[in-house]
Amino acid sequence: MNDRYCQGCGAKIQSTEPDCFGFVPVHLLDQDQILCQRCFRINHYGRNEMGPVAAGDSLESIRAGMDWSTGVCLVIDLLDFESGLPPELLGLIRGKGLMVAVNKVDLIPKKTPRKELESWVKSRLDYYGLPGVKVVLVSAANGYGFPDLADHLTALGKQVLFVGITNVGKSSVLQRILHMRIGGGKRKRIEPTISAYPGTTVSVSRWSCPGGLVLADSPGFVPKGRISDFVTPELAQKIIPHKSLSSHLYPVQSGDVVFIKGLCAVECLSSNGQGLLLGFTGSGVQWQKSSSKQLVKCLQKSNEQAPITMWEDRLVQLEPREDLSISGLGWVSSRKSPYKLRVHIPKGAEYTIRPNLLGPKN
Ligand SMILES: Nc1nc2c(ncn2[C@@H]2O[C@H](COP(=O)(O)OP(=O)(O)OP(=O)(O)O)[C@@H](O)[C@H]2O)c(=O)[nH]1
Ligand SMILES: [Mg+2]
Repeated sequence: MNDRYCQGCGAKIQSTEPDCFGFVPVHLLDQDQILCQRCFRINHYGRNEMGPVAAGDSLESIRAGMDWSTGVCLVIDLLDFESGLPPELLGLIRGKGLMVAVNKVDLIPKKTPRKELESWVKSRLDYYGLPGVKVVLVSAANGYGFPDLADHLTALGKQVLFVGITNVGKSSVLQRILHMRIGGGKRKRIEPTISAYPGTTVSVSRWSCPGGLVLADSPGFVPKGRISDFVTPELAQKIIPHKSLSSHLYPVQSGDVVFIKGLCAVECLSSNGQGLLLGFTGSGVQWQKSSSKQLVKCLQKSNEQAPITMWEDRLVQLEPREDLSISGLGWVSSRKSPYKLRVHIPKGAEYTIRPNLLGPKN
């Protein structure tokens, strides 16, 4: 018998191991379109008991998808932009017809002009070695940018693969495109599975659209150094912005510390005395301000969902209108004063200094 694959997550269907990907009880095997038990439970109960797909398996599937595809749509989460561009992933897509869909734009305050965001994204992509690539800002949550995205996908040939790191919304973007391309009536009941937890899509799954276009979902590339991957899934859900971004403004001078308990601390070593630090994260995260004397307490303040035992600190020079972006957590932006900072982060967490995403530009 031919192998069959779950339409929601792409896992190979099997009926022997209920605790493994692709399980479908024997009595449900005789359906045309098939959904594994894990996808069924994610869709109906929001439960993902099996955890994420392993990084190595995901990489193997992405490679196979690349070989199959005529072009690639790289999906990036605007709120965690730098994490979305790991060099290994960029190496895999180099040489392919490429466009970039920058997702979750709904989380950016409305007063920020979309054109300004687009030029920020283009200059960052330029910096990461992707100059001149077609960029579309989208929101799979509210449909923003999808007509433009659908138009530009056609330039990528007949077999287009959606790729990106875990949890950026690849399956959500594909699901919305399928609604547009296939339409309500003819649309198959089963759709790419979406969940708030990273590592949901297991393997490549393909969808045929009218006109001979085939669109494919792929598992997320597992990035290194993302703080939301270091903590319990419950805390990760609070860290990752879902409905809104929250901002916290602090006048910060030498000797002050702003911190998120158990996750990071930003210590001011020097400033010109009138500076402001603005922290941006998901709304489930609380920032606090204290003094350097309290630093050890701030870091060790118990956060049972963030079992961080090893810390590292780095010296950072942050100019006005620059962001210190911490992978999988958020960013701190400097206003009015250059800052010399010492940032305390979990060992292995990555960070970037960049021109500010939000607010007045230089
Ligand atoms: N606010 C907001 N949330 C989004 C958007 N797109 C996706 N999400 C949420 O992001 C989370 C991940 O979405 P998925 O589509 O499963 O992401 P993925 O990239 O396919 O994830 P993996 O399969 O794990 O690699 C879900 O909670 C989605 O609801 C968006 O445009 N805006
Ligand atoms: Mg997915």
